[in-house]
Amino acid sequence: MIENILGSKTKIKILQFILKNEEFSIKQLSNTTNVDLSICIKDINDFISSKFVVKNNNQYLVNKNNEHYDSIFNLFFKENTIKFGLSSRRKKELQKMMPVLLEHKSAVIVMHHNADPDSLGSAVALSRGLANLGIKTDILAPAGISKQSANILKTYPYPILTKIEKTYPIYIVIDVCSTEQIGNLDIPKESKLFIIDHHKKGNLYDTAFAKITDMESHSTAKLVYQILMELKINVTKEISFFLLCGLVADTAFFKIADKHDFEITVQLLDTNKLEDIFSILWVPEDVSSRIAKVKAFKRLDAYKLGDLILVFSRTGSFESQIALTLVRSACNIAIVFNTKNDDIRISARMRHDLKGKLDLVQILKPIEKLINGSAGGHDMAASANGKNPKCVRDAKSVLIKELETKLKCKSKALN
Ligand SMILES: [Mn+2]
Repeated sequence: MIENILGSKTKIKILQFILKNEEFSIKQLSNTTNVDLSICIKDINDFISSKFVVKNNNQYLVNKNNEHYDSIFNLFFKENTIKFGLSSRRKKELQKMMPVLLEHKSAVIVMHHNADPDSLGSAVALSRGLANLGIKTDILAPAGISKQSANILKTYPYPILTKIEKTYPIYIVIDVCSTEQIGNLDIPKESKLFIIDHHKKGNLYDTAFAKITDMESHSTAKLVYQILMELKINVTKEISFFLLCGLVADTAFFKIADKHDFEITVQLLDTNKLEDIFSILWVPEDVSSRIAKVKAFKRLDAYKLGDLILVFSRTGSFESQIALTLVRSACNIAIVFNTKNDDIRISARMRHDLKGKLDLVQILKPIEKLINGSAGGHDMAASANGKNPKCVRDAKSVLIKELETKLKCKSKALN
């Protein structure tokens, strides 16, 4: 396919070499590509006449202003440029954000409920980065930060607001995309909303003025790193530290990391030690969450779905940790309800072997009306928040039906 566009295999080899090297001589080109010197000379002359290559004394270099440069470069390196740097769609969104930020020079960065290291790390890294451009940002945790996040702030303290008294011209919602997850914070109509997130689309998605989102990304920290790179902002030791915290935590200590996560980690480790990040993120589990787990185990309601085990439980707190513990022990799917006076929070988790077969966000969607709220998150770790805590029984039966349809089998209660 690429040969049809560019011509012979030799020409492709020559192009690959040219694109990888800043400056080169024809001799170097011939030696490295094993292409005859006379062919190299002929091709280089062709590229010079098309202005693709420019001559610089006896050295040559690719003319990056040439209109063909991008398209040829993308043919070879498309995958890398999109995954490592920001894709062109996201670059356009950033170009939409920056003039507004530079005009107002003030914004608030909003993190999600119980802000985790990815939310906090991304927020602080972005805030520090934007300060370089004279943009002042406050960070708001409308529904608190997690224990791990509190530990991170012991190393590099940063003021985190729990309430805001004024309105801001710009709201940057980070690592989250739905109103319920940010404590139903009121975003004034006249303010502009930016979203930087790697979760499934939430209810804020369509109201945003600009958004840099990537559901394929394992962390929001990766997106923030790409943004800072794009803005040519110096990634200091402190910024690297915060980004590493987010990336390490959200890849589950690299268990689900891909090659780009490792590439970024390598860059960030120039100034930080991985062992420091690991020890900061490792927070011993305290007795209150262990008690919540034991209580939730006592309230288990279990079903067999073919070869799978589905469990429901109820708790007053720690619903996502409980669901995670359940799928790590014996269950394939765990759905845990946390009901308060006029609040309901549901956390759903599944085992890795169901990846691609089931999407928990889609499973939770049908109960949105019932709970009077919305569902979001990832295919393997989803959550829903709403305002009707009295619907647990009904929600359970809808969820069982939904899972029966998707998995094409009948459920059987395990008594
Ligand atoms: Mn995240």
